[in-house]
Amino acid sequence: MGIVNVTPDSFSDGGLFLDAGAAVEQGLRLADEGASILDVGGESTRPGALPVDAGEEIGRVVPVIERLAARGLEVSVDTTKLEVARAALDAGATIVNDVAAFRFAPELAALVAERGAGCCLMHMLGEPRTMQDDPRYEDVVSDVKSFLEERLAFAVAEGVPEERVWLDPGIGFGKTVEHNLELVRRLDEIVAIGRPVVFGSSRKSFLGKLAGGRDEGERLAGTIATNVLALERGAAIFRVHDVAPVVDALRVAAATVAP
Ligand code: HH2
Repeated sequence: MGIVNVTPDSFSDGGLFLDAGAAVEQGLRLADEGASILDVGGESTRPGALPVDAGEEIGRVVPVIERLAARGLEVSVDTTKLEVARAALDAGATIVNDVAAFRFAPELAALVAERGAGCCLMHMLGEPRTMQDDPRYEDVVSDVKSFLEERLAFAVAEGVPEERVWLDPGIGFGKTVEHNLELVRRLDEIVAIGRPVVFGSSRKSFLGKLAGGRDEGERLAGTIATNVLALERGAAIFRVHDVAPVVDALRVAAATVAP
């Protein structure tokens, strides 16, 4: 899954692809590099990010989704809002990637069900504005697992077939460095829920901290290391900014994982 952020303020590439033409070019480049899904987002969820109005978000993502979908590419929309998801599905997206797992807009579940779309339900502690203020868990992996099981049950109760749901532990969303490490170490426990697991560590701050203080653009090695470990522990979808090198690494790693 290649990341296309049509935002002025995303943590690692904010402002680079705010123009629809530049975002479409980036999406085509990532598809060419081996991404099988393009995840188009119009609102940053970095710690402290302020929410964007639905109309503004639609104006950012819809022209990009239309053009990528018209090329026959599979597109997911990274949103927590009902109106944005609806407009994105109308424009040709087929997956709703909701970092709030239908908590902010419960009606999203019925929309996904009605449209026969897929969805990714991610764990986040609270909301982006405050999620990094002293996050605490009883046991991070068990807590995230229970949350995802509950959200999966909610989606299914709202009519989304289980086969259309992916789950994501939400690396960096209300987590300390140690919480992120524990989730990577014990990712198999999340995989054991039985749905495909999406893993999103790309360029995140814990990788910079662990490598002795690396900026966003210098976290590719950490991104590769964690994605390879996630693959070995059963993750199925890898959400990244740098598709070409990660695809290479995952191909090599996959060849060594017992079938
Ligand atoms: N991470 C981000 C955004 N959306 N979706 C899923 N399913 N999993 C993730 O880990 C995830 C996500 C944050 O990364 P990015 O899109 O690069 O940054 P920003 O939110 O600042 O646009």
